[in-house]
Amino acid sequence: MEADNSLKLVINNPRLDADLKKIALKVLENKRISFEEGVTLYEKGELGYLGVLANYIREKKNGNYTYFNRNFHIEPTNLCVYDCKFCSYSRLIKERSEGWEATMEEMLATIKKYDDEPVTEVHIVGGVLPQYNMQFYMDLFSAIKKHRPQLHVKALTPVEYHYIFKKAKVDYATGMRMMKDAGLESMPGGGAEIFHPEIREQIAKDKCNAEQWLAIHEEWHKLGMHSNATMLYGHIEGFHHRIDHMERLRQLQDKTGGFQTFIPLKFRNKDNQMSHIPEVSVIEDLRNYAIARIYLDNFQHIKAYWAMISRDTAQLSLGFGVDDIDGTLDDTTKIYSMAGAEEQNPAMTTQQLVELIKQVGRHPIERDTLYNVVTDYHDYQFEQTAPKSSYYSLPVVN
Ligand code: V47
Ligand code: SF4
Repeated sequence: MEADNSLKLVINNPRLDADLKKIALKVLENKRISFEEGVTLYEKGELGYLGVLANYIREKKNGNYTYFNRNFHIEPTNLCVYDCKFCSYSRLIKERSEGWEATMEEMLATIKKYDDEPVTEVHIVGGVLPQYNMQFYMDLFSAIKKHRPQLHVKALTPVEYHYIFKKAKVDYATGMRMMKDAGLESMPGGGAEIFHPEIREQIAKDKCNAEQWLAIHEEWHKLGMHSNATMLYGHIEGFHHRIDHMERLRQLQDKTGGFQTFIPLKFRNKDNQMSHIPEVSVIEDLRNYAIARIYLDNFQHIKAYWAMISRDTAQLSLGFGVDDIDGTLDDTTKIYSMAGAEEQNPAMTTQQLVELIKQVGRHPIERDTLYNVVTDYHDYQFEQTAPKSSYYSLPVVN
């Protein structure tokens, strides 16, 4: 109701630019905005205006719910055959002596460390090296599922899949089917960067291109499976490149409906080949979340990855379209601390995550990877013994 009133106040503001008024009316009428209108939002939309529109859509889609999960990361290696200019994992930046290359046994030992923890997901992603081939990953996924069948395996991106399928001479459809049979359950959103070739050629030229990235997700969705999508923003791209990126995702989502969450990833500039490029401001981060929420009308969730943008910005983002702040993480990811994120050893307890969400008046929900509710923390007091987890789905809000 409040979000409705705020939107109507914006629309009735006599000083509002005519193009922005047209877009706000479309949002009120639940109509899709065009490519040009997306660019207009970046060019003309100030933070307060964008926040009202994005929050209206957020509350229509997800009410006050704010999701997180209990997960941990495995990063098999921080070395990579590719040379993405923004990446602090790239082989040109990193001396081999600083690198790690985990064995199957080491990764399984990491999985076993969590045997007594109530985690629901392992997120596996890292650099690309030849020894991590198709058979290696199939063996890894099946060993994880054999050891802990309830642990959801969310692993690798089209960057790895394109590379290992090519080496194994299998097509995408066959490859994804084999991964599913081995135990893969979801695909994270990485490797998307910026799809437009004008930018991709400059920052990530050797790895899979936009069409290949999208084709692998499409094959995965055709199997009835889900995945996420990201966008690396705030470097050399223009606003129209960001909208082009979201437009391609919106089109695939219309076709398959397989994406769950869109995750804008802010470019961090420490120790990579693009360190000379200044990072964008928090204001630009919030504007970008809001525009993603407005443009991607067929994505149910927008996620802010707190480990990368700081806890304060994650809290603020909840007023700008975001309804998910990822997981507890438990100090298991290095990719952002190496690239300059505020969190050097990212870990938050469930209590800290819940409090962070409640402090800004939102309703914390622990979810599993597929957005089933694990625990509703709205009325929970942390002095009590842990609440009983009970899986169920929330009703659709609108
Ligand atoms: O694709 C690399 C990005 C991504 C930098 O699906 C950088 O739930 C900023 O995709 N500055 C991998 N970003 C991480 C990823 C992800 C993270 C959290 C949740 C999910 C999910 C997916 O990290 C890469 C790349 O775009 N990245 N270097 C950097 N300097
Ligand atoms: Fe390798 Fe991924 Fe880094 Fe590119 S972004 S260099 S593919 S780890």
